[in-house]
Amino acid sequence: MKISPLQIERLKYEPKLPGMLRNGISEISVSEGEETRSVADQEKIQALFPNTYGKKEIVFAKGQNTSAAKKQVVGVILSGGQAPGGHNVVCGLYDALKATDKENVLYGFKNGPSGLLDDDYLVFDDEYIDQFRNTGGFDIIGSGRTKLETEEQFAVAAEVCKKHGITAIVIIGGDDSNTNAAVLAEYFAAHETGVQVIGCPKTIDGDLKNEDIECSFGFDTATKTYSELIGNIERDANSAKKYWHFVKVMGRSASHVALEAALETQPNICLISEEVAAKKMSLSQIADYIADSVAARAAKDMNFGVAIIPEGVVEFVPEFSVLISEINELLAGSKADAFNALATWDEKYAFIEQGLTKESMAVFAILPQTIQQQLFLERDPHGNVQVSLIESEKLFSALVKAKLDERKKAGTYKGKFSALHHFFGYEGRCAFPSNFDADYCYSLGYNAFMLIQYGYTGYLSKISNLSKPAEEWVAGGMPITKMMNMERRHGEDKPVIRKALVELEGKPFKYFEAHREEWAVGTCYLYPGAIQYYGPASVCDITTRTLALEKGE
Ligand code: FBP
Repeated sequence: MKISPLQIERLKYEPKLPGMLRNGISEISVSEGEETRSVADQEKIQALFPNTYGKKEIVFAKGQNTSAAKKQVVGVILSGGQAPGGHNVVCGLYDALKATDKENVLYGFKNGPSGLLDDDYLVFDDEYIDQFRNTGGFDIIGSGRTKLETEEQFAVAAEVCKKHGITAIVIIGGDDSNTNAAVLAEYFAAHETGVQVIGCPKTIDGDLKNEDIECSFGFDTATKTYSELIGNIERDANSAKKYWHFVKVMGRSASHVALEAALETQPNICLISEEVAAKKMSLSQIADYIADSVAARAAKDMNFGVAIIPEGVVEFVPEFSVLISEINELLAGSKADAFNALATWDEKYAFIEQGLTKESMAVFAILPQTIQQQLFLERDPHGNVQVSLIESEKLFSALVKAKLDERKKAGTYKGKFSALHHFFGYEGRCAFPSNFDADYCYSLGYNAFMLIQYGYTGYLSKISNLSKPAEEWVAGGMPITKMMNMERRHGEDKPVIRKALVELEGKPFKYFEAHREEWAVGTCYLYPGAIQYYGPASVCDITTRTLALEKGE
């Protein structure tokens, strides 16, 4: 198979481990810290996790390896959306496992958690794994979004593990997948299966982080990829001086990706969903906010600009959320058939008008027709509107245009406004991992094996001190139950890892807030350029601005 010159070079790259893991397997010792408690709802979480709750934080160090000799047969699963570096987690895990004992075995369950339930797997060997070192994607074994959450599934998983003599499962996933890893660990412990479960923090969305997990892997590469593209668009905008670019960036719910891209590129506008919710902003207020920047720039003869829109923003607009729940209600059960049987959009519109409250109808009425229709076309398996599919970049540019037309009529605006639209998501999820993600992921996998070897279960592989050079990174593990609280999900109270939204009091947002007025009116664009893999560390090994600001750097 022909591969690209960059891939040839990347296959040879040697990822950097934390200093404490560098002296070889025989010199990795463990030290236990304090017992842990969940971030909230301690009694309830403890009651739900009697076998895995309250365990100690652990840190590895250079020293005599005292782990018990035992043949390890480990299964690994990639879960959810792709994130750059996933292959290196598997490579790090494999290398630590084989360095410990050549007889150890690594199974890869295919296409996500369903691979474990269907007993669909491959067994890794050097030849196979070596093709994937330092590459993007999850194609090494595939990924999927099946959730491992029911007792029946756990029982099947236990059977499959027993059949292959599996001693541990590593789940590489986001907050939901790691929540399920904790539940699986508890089940395996309660049923004395002897199978350990370790999680690894993955998601480009960056919303799996807390006081222990400094960032999820993939965020670094994905945001650098989007920032490169946004920087290029900014330069084009500043060259042609005739378009406003509306760029939607991924991040199903939290706006970490949008915020990081804004810090990297200094666009004219960046919406932050968490702020929209906190200020209870309406669609009209948001449109006015963007239109003010367009008008101010037009007054200086700059009829161009760049606005970043986070993927999940509409769900954070209070009036829009109400509209969505009314539409879900309006089409619940057989009512959807009655609606779909209507032949024309006019008839459908009349049906909608009758079913929505006056307030929601007022919101619905200002939406462009394509968006109105999207709200009725795309349903998830539960019959709900799939808000993530709404083209919010087009929605906001249309609303801004309407505002500018009004201002034109009133004689308060004389500029031109021509909008172009982009959606950056899939473009970044499988990029070659940056050096940071290549190193971080390899370390997470290597470290996950050390947790297994030392007998831990229900832990998340933890690498910290990440804003420093890899030599100074700290490797260890944290009980997943420590990150949990109870939340209402599908009408039930469930133990879950708390999702990290953008903190409006946090340093990254504060920096953005302090500069955005200047960026809105001026042309302060930054052009980060492509990710660099070879060259000075000051260019190749830099972390995200978010991480640097959070660490006070
Ligand atoms: P994870 O949370 O599973 O890492 O996925 C994140 C994400 O990339 C979101 O940014 C995006 O909204 C979603 O996945 C898209 O999902 P899909 O790949 O199923 O289209």
